[in-house]
Amino acid sequence: MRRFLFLALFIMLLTAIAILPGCAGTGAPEGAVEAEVPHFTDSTPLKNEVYAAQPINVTLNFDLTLEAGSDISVISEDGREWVENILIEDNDTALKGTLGRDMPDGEYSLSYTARLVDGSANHGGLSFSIDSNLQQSYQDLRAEGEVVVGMSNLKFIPEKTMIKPGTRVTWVNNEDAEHFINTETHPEHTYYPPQNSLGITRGASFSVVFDIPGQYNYHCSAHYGQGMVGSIIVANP
Ligand SMILES: [Cu+2]
Repeated sequence: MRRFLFLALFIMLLTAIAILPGCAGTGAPEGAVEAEVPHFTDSTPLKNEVYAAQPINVTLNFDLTLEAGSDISVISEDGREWVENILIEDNDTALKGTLGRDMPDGEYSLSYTARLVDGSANHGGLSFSIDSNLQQSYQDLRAEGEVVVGMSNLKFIPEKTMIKPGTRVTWVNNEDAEHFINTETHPEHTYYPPQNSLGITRGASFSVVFDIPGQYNYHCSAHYGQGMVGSIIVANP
């Protein structure tokens, strides 16, 4: 009987060790959006995020194929609609709405209907804000015709850069760790796909010309967990 008790206690202890780590949260990166509707994974803009300049589009990622008839709306505080075009990209899993120019500071209400290949129509929404005062934390390089962003110590230098439309930005890797340039969000990389690079080894570089005014958040997908993130604002001088 005592041997049985010891065995039972031992099994309970093992079970507790196996279960406990699972209770310590999901480990999702800060700012990640919890799934709100079936098959929704994440978005740009992020839920409740405050942007220093307007996004060029809203991009909603799903883990199932989208169908025609999906829709997005973005309304400003004065009731204006800002979505101009609906696109479906990234192997038909990203629902994108291009945004009009010159969105004013303030809060925006985003709502959407995602029609999925399983026949479901899923409604969701989120809020985001634009506060141009945040542009003070960006290095203003709008006088430059070309801009170089270095990569060293798992950082982009400068991390936040403001450029004028038509500027070529070149990222140069100055260390042994291989880096990537990836548009948000992680891991879908769907916001501005031209800003997705292959692996960049020491001494190698990657360039993008930015034409459309707005904010372009990006990261290195290999070191996202270590906070290797950057942001570019394209704005007229
Ligand atoms: Cu990296």
